[in-house]
Amino acid sequence: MTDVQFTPRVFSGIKPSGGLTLGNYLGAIKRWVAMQDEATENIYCAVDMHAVTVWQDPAALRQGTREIAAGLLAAGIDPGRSILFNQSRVHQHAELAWVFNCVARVGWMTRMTQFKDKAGANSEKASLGLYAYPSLMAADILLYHGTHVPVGEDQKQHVELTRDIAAKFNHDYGVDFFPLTQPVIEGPGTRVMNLRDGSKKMSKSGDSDMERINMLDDADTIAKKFKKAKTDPAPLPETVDGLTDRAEAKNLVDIYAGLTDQTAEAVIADYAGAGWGTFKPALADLAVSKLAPVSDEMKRLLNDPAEIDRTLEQGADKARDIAAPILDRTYEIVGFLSS
Ligand code: AQP
Repeated sequence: MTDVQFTPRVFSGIKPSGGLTLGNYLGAIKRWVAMQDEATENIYCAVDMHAVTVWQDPAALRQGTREIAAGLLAAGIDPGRSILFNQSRVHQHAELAWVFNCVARVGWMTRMTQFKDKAGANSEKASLGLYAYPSLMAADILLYHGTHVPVGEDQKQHVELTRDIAAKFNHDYGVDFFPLTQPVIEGPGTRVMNLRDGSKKMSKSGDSDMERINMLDDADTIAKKFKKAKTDPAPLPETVDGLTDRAEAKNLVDIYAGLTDQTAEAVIADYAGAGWGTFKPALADLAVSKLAPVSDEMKRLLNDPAEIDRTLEQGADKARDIAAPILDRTYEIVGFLSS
């Protein structure tokens, strides 16, 4: 462990590789908004350089980046209290990532389960960027000496890798320069699953739109997606233990819990014995009531893209002010000569 005390600083990001989903909202955004009330500096980022690890249409990438910014602002991220920007506007991310590419070991990257999931059987054809992406993620966090990273369950392994990179850098150069970052994975909804297959997580870029709830879906679409969500024939059980081995049923209960900030136990206490004909419409109504105010505000903000771009640029200026001295010091530690 490093013995240096670092100021608590939160960093997290979302990839503009498609529209925001309910998974992003429950697993990340809701927590980010709440963290603004805690005694931390908060830095939130649309990680567009991660998005291009798989092919992105340039116009869709620009739109997706603005949509993330609009989603975060609409959900309650306040640019007066948090720094909000897009990653590619702060060139220090890529530069620190190169240093970390030289610190991280190939074996560490090979163990990353998300690479295996995303590259699938065709890993030889995956981009080098997709393989190295956890090293860029470590740079995103450590460029700000981020101490806490609120993420969904799926990103835990990458935050652990960030700690490994920080520890190896500190050890190799005999410094206490980078903090050992903590993942913050709390509350219900940290792993929202695909509505058609409860063994896979809900993703922005899954094959079918019916697998996910998009933040910009209208009320009818949300109701239709929950109605068609895969379940089993049994009613909801009397206790949460009865959800074991019922991945799809458990997912819908967890989503309900995430949307109401309750535990799954509390949801089951209210719906024990209920059939899907009762539970699914209740869940759809709940989702619409929680998401509609956010999506309405998102649509309003997206009508003025120039204003979103200005907000992101102001955030990038503030981000650079923190990042530049940390990268400069890293270069000095590594031994890069400067004039
Ligand atoms: N299904 C999910 N449940 C809970 N949390 C989730 N997050 C994403 N999906 C879920 C959390 O949202 C934050 C941003 O993640 P991301 O969108 O940048 O990256 P990802 O996890 O790779 O997202 P996708 O949707 O799977 O992207 P695609 O399909 O484009 O590859 C993170 O904190 C993540 O944990």
